[in-house]
Amino acid sequence: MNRSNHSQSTQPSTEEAKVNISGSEALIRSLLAEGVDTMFGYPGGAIMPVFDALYDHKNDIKHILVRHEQGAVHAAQGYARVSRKTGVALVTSGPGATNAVTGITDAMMDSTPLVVISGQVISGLLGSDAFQEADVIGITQPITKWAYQVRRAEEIPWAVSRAFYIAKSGRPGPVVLDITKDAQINKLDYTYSRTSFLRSYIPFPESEMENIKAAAELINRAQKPLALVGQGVILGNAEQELMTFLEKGNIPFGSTILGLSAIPSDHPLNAGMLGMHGNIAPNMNTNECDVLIAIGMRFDDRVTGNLNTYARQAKIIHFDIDLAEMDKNVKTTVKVLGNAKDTLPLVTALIEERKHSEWMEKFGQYKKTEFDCVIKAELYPENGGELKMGEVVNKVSEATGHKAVCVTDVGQHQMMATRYFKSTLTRSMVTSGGLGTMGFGLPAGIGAKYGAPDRTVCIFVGDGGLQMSIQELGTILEYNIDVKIILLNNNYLGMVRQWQELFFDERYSETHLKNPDFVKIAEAYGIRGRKVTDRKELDSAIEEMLSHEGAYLLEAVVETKGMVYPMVPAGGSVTDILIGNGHKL
Ligand SMILES: Cc1ncc(C[n+]2csc(CCOP(=O)(O)OP(=O)(O)O)c2C)c(N)n1
Repeated sequence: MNRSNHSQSTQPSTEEAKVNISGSEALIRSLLAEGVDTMFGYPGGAIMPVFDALYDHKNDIKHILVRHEQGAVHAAQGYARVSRKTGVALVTSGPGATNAVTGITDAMMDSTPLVVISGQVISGLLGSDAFQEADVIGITQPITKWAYQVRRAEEIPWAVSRAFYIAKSGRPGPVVLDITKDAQINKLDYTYSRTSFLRSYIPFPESEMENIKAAAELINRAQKPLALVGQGVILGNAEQELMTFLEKGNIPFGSTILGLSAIPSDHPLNAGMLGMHGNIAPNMNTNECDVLIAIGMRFDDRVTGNLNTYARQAKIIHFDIDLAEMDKNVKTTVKVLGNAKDTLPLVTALIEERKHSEWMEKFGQYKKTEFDCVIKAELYPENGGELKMGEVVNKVSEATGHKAVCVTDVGQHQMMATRYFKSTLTRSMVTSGGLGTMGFGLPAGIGAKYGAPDRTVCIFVGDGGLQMSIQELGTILEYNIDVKIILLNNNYLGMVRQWQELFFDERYSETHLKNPDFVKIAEAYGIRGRKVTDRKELDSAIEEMLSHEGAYLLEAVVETKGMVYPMVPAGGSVTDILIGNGHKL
């Protein structure tokens, strides 16, 4: 993935008087100077001096001891995604750091600001295959915005200050600081300066007025405009600017999976989700519109399908903060570089107030088709039978007044949750979009609760994914974390089973799961649990879950062979939509 370069210069913005302290103490003070009050981690030999320093700062920084380093990073991601802050994870060398790699990659793919700090063997042993030595910089360089090994205590404040600046500025992402044990122990004269500038790193590029005007002109000439809203809007805190823009131009929009919740689900211009399991209207109309306006999204293959048939008829405007995304997958007519928060108002000022009634009708028609062919049977099944994932998601969403944070794992339940969990507030959908990491949901939900303690956090997870990070129930037990876990149990690796049914002649190779008693497992961790198989019990179970103070596991036993529709098969066109039983739209 291309990201901009960074240089060495740091301009001081805040100063403290010099004090002579250990590298570990300096690390903690530097984190405090960056406003860190919560972090997630797991100790070990090479990071022990830092944990020892943390012991003296228990009242300043909350450290959450997770049960696996992958969980620490996913929790830091969940925290960052809902709180607008940078997530912090602290792990030991060797296996501690390698366990963190999946989470770091996930954060890179999903542009999540993180600082991951790993311990490293003492600098004199580097390169000797010392106990628990791993080439953490070599491993993480391709999956971070910046990975730096700190070998001298004096470098710690400088490195931390750069790390936070790089993680959060421009297009956010993860940074790794790998700190040798001697750098943690040795003394330095500590002062701290926050970084606000790095030579040759331009995180906030300025848009050219020429392009702003060109974009506005195209929009003013459009009869059938369609906007594609990505996470860039949320990361740039540009939700209000987007709303004003869309409303003035009367522009319908679809959201990428990570763009969900930027604008309330029930907004009249909201046509739903784009992509493989997205809604019919925005997918079909991608190939009908005359001007396609992509805002903070990266034309991921799950959104575009076959690029050769993607929006060929449309003029394309791309708003993005990252030049590397421009023309990467889709050739654009006009590029508007910059933070959507700055660029959207400039374009809004130049566009005319419009009404696109006829065009809007096309969205309504597709919406009705989707309701009749797919949604009705999924949310309101009439002929009894087993519970359906969609109806459980829909009922939980309704019971929370569509105000909860929805966190998902990966699989069919993820697609059902992103399709049917509605939101009225921004930063309400936390899901692994780019990497599709099973095991993400439970720890990310824990982090989300710390990031948004006043909001209800609902974690949707499958029976496969729950068992990829089930040990984090121990973290919930330890800290009494009030998360609502909704296990949609189909006793299958459902999404893979769906592909086997559709594309591998129903040869169900290694996808059936013989599962444990999940409610008993939850109880063993001190978590109230209830299993529901009968539709008649669903409402009362949801009510019990939401009124219970503390963590709750609701296991909904859903149909074993449920399918997620609509579906654009991988590599197909956005208009090649399956709506059930192999039928095309
Ligand atoms: C770490 C990881 N391994 C494998 C996969 C491939 N994969 C995607 S979805 C899925 C099945 C998930 O099953 P489950 O958690 O039970 O959820 P369901 O699809 O049944 O809702 C698998 C194996 C993945 N995404 N992540």
